[in-house]
Amino acid sequence: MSFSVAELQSSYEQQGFLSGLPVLSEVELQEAREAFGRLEKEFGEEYTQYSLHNVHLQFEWVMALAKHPRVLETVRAILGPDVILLDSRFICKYPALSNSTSSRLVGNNITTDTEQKGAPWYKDRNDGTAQTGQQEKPEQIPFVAWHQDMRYWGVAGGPVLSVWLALDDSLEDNGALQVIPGSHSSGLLPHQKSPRPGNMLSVNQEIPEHLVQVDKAVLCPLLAGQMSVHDGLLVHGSDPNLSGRRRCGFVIRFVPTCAYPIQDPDRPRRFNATMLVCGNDKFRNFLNSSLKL
Ligand SMILES: O=C(O)CCC(=O)C(=O)O
Repeated sequence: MSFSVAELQSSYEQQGFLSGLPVLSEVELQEAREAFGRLEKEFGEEYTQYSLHNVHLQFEWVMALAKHPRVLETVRAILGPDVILLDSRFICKYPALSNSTSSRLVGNNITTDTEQKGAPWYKDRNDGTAQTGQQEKPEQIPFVAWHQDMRYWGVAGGPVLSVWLALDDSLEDNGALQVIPGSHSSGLLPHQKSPRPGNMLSVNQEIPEHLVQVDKAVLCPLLAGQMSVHDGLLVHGSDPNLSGRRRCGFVIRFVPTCAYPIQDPDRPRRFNATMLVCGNDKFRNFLNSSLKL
């Protein structure tokens, strides 16, 4: 079923997100997955899990995903004709239970009594020391705590829109994105340091649970090659990947050219990979945004 631009705009305005939008052809998807696989081989899964940040500047195939005509068509419909790519990142949750014969789940933790191999989260995130071979040591499984992107993006003057483009099927069992529809209308909510181990977010932030309408949460299941988009104020997060399958997504942030970076010590984000991807930039608020590829 296809929707008119007006229907997409109206749904995004009311709900703060859209999901299940087709982007990549079979061939494009296969090429992107193969290219990502080469990065996994080169850098290792611990790195590709969350550290492929702004590599659209480095790899043509990543740039091609970021400015895919179907991505930009939707982004333009929501943000208007003049759009800057603000930032990009691969977020990849690897199967938590790849050696599941020797592991068991205890709540949100995994307890293991043999050496774990190939599970990149099997590290102490504080000191980077591998915890392999330790008996009965509970470890965390990566998840993404409830948060709003704007809480850590120092941007004003316009909305931030995030695209989540699936390179793998992203479903309930492998920790698909979840959103609280309409929560973008509540303004910026307080965040705290997450007390739960395993939060993938760089500053370990989360919205306290009593402020999140968890009973209203909606899953955004995607088939590989599809995308969801969400507003920077929408409350969202995702559960651990408890399946045997990888869940890899490419997240691309866009702003209209009228947006500008602000100096907020509470939101100390630097934007050094920006790029004009649609229209013209008469504002020149971002460092590289006059670059046009
Ligand atoms: O990949 C995830 O599970 C979370 C992604 C996210 O927080 C975002 O796209 O802003």
